[in-house]
Amino acid sequence: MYDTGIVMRISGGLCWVLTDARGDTLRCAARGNVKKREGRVYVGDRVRISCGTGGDGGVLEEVLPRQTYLTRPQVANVDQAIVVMSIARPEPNLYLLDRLLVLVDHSRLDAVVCFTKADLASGGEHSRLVDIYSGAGYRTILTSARARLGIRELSAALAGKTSVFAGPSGAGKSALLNAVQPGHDLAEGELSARIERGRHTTREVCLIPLDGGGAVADTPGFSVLDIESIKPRELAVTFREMREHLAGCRFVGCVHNAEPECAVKSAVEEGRIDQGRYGRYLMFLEELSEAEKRQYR
Ligand SMILES: Nc1nc2c(ncn2[C@@H]2O[C@H](COP(=O)(O)OP(=O)(O)OP(=O)(O)O)[C@@H](O)[C@H]2O)c(=O)[nH]1
Ligand SMILES: [Mg+2]
Ligand SMILES: [Zn+2]
Repeated sequence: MYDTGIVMRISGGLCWVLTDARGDTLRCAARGNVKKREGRVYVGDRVRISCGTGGDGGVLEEVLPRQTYLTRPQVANVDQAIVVMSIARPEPNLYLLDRLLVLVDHSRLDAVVCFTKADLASGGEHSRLVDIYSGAGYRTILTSARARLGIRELSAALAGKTSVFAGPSGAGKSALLNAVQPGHDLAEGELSARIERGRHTTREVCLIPLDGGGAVADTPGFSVLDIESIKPRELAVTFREMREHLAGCRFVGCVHNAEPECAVKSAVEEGRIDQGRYGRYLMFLEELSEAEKRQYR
């Protein structure tokens, strides 16, 4: 018989598919033409499978068209990304945070910024970070899995949607997900003592159904993120706070760098756009411009 379903986990070349009609989770091997090249099937993919009436195995016949996807972390058909960054241990990396926000927006997903480990820093540091991102127009949530702070607010943001947690190793993604949806006992890792970095405890993407409806993907942490598929001209719209100013620039095609009468630069000078965010915009712009030049060389 045939059924459809959603890929919850991929491991060792097999996919765990939560089936629609049967209602159980079936372990499936992908048929030759679907597999095996890495990346052909993502967690979150809707798939068509075939299976016998008995036994517990099936065959993944076809990956159905994707609505959305991210390649880092690899996940399909999510509505929003929860970009997770610790306030301390490890120190927040706003360069990586902004890169993630750029990529999430470019992939047409909603973004929520989630700061973790609020119990480890002062109120001053909390509000400095929260102000930057809520001021830029992102829904920003301050949490602590340990002190159970912000968990209800995060649960409300997740309810009824399919979300992916993304961020560096050690940020506390799994700990946060354990706090939001107990019962899955996702492994939480120690930090390496010397450099306070995560140890890549989570190795695979997995999708977890939420009691209140919706699902969340826990993912392995990462620190390198390729944004070079984006054209320099497309960068500014992915900075949410810049959008409202773009029509005010003197020159069509202004990239808000050296051009005169630039509305974005004026907004930075007036303090309406955060200096640090603009600085990172310029860093990404240079990187994308270099990448574009290399392409035409
Ligand atoms: N003080 C404090 N520590 C926390 C909090 N949340 C997580 N941690 C600790 O931070 C470490 C890393 O947490 P994880 O949940 O494994 O981090 P992760 O983002 O899933 O990391 P990877 O799976 O490696 O990508 C663990 O030692 C947790 O106990 C928190 O709210 N407060
Ligand atoms: Mg983890
Ligand atoms: Zn401009």
